[in-house]
Amino acid sequence: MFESFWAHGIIRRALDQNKIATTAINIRDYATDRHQMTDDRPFGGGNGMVMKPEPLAGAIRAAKKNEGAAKTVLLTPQGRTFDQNMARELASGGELILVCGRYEGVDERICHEFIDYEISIGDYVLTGGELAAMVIIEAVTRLIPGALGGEDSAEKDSFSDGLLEHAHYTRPRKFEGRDVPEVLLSGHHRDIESWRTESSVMRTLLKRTDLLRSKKLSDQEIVILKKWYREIGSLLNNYHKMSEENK
Ligand code: 4GX
Repeated sequence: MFESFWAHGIIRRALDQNKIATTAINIRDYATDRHQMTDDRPFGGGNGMVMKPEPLAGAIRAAKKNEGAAKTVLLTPQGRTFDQNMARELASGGELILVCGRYEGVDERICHEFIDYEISIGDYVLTGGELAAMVIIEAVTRLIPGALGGEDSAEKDSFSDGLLEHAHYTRPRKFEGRDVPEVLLSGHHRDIESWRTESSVMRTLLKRTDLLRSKKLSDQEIVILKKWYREIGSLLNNYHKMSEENK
């Protein structure tokens, strides 16, 4: 899974340019019995299997031997939910050992002795932690200076200012009867900038009100919201008047 992940796109470029370094460790290589078992039945009975502690301990110790200062992260639905702020923190931090579990989970004694943090990528159930680890590696890598190449647009992206991205358009100017907003063709950079800010604010209001609620609004954002508030207010006022007249 990891070999194909780091063979493409920004991860590959970041690796080629030594912006990041990655290693995948197979827990099975640290199995201690002759069948190379990494899972076992749960004490106390029940369905499903549990990851045996010895292979995990061996694998984590081997990783720590190479990266002494690394923090160990377990991917699990029980962890703190990953978001862009966490990605920023991890991007400015040091080495990470991302522990990918399978089955029902890992032996609790591993969590206590070998894990610094627990992270979840969201409230849904995966088959293993590998995809979750890849999500974290990708989100963190693209925040490392120079990793995106050229323009480094990471900080202009969604969430960089707590808002969603503005709408985007490219050629053709007319597509299936729909035009590109006139202002984007005008060449007036200040007008384009304010159109984009308004697009960001209103998209966030309509699609992710939760983000707007937890954000400290700027003066410019308040001006935009008030403008639409007045617009909607006068729409409702007209509607009200019309229904009065029709009584
Ligand atoms: N965000 N899974 C981990 C096995 C497991 C369970 C408990 C340790 C403790 C997931 C997620 C996720 C499924 C990965 C269960 N390992 N990981 N796996 N959501 O669903 O990170």
